[in-house]
Parts: sequence; C-alpha cells; structure tokens
Amino acid sequence: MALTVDVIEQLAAELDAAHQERREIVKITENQPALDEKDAYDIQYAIRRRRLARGHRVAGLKMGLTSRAKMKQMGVEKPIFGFMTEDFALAPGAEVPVGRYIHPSVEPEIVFVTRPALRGPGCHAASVLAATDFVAAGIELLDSRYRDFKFDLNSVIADNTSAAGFAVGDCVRDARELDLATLGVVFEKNGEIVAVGAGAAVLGNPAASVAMLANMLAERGEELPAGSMLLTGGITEAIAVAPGDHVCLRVQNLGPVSLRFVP
Ligand code: 0L1
Ligand code: MG
Repeated sequence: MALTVDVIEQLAAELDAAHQERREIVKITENQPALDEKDAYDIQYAIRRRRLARGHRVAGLKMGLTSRAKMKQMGVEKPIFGFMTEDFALAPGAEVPVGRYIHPSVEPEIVFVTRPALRGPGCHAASVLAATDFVAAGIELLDSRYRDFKFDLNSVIADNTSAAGFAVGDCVRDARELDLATLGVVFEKNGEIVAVGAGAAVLGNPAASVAMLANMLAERGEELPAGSMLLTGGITEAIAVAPGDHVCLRVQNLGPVSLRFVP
C-alpha cells in the first residue's frame, strides 16, 4: 500500500463526483504514480461505500479484461473486478439517453446468477457450474471517467472498471445444459455485424471467470455472496455508441438482447 487512507478517500471522492457529474478527469496515476493495485481496489471500495451511503444497493459484480481481445484493446494483461449498483440496470430493449454518459461503449457478456456463496482459494469452473442458478446473455455499458478513455490497469481498477450500465436478457438457461465455451456470439450495430466470438474467449469458459473472481475476493478475505449476479467479461472488443445507434447481441441458445441509444 503506497497511499494514505486520507488520499484514498480523496481520490474516491474525485472519481465518484466525476461519475455523478459526467465529466472527465485525468487518470489518477498522473498525480499519484506510486499508486499500487491494493490502493486501486481500496479506492474502488471507498467509491462503493459512498454509493451505498447515498442509498444505492449492490446489484452484482463484474469481471473485466477476461478476454485476449479486451486485454489487447486496453493494453493490459490481467483480469480485474468491479461492482454494479441497481441504478446501472437497463431494461433489455430500452432507450438509453447517451447524455447520461461521458463516452459510452458496449460489449457482449455472459451473465451468471449463483445460488450458494462461493469461497476461494481453489474455486474452479466445475464448482461454479454446480453453484449456478442460471445464465443469460447481457450487454455491459462501459464509461470511463478518464479523459479520452485512456488509463492504466490501476487507474481503471480505481474507476470501478469503467462500470456504468448493464442489460440482462430475459432468456435464462441452466448453465449445465449448455456448452458455454462454444456458445456463439454475434454483436450487431445498426443491423450490421460488428463483432463475433464464442464463450471460450472469456478465460476458456465464462465459468472460469466466476471462479477467478471468487479466488480474487478470497485474497481480500471475502467470498462471493449467495445469489450474486456476475458479468464475466466482454467476449469481444467494446463498441462505441452514439445517439441513433441500435445494438443487438445474439447469443446462441440465450436469445437476443438489444439497446437503442437516444440523444
Ligand atoms: O468490463 C471490462 O472489461 C472493463 C475493463 C476495462 C475498462 C474498459 O474497458 O473501459
Ligand atoms: Mg465487461
């Protein structure tokens, strides 16, 4: 840990305000080059406490940078996790005002909802599948609070992994009935295919992403709570959206999920 508790709280307040006011700030490592990964998660957790103190509730957790495409796009090499509050939820098919965000982009996800708590270390994909209530297709809406969407790994961890919104499709399936690795994914924008992929893009199997999250939480002495909703990470690169855009995600056996972006 390189930063003091006071500095962590101050940086959390700055990022939290930038999110609420929809304005960009310089990535925090510009002014705090010594910031390490533990500091970054401490800032993210301080932001979470601030949101909960304002009356929000945690809707779920997310893994980020779990696919090679995402790691390459962002120039980083390690998965990260963040949280989502209930006000991030977008109804499938909803009209989403772009003005609510700074520079929104969207990415296709496999969503898990678990039953019992999962505790690492040593959690693996098979125990995740045994503990899963259902899986669904989802779209994550990302919105970095950093100028020009430019950041390094610790800055983006502190900024709650760019979490801003999510839509979960209403076709739910038993994870054990599907081969999640070979699940085909087609992502369309304005009727044109902009990205294709398969579940295996996420750490070989999206269930492995949930297991990794349980193991990462264990490093902080935490478990994945019972009944968690989890975004396992973008299967393809993220796609920027602007007013007038319509995006539609088609995941094999899990039905379509769409969003329309309006001014
Ligand atoms: O969900 C994610 O993969 C986000 C991780 C990196 C942040 C971003 O892409 O904005
Ligand atoms: Mg994501």
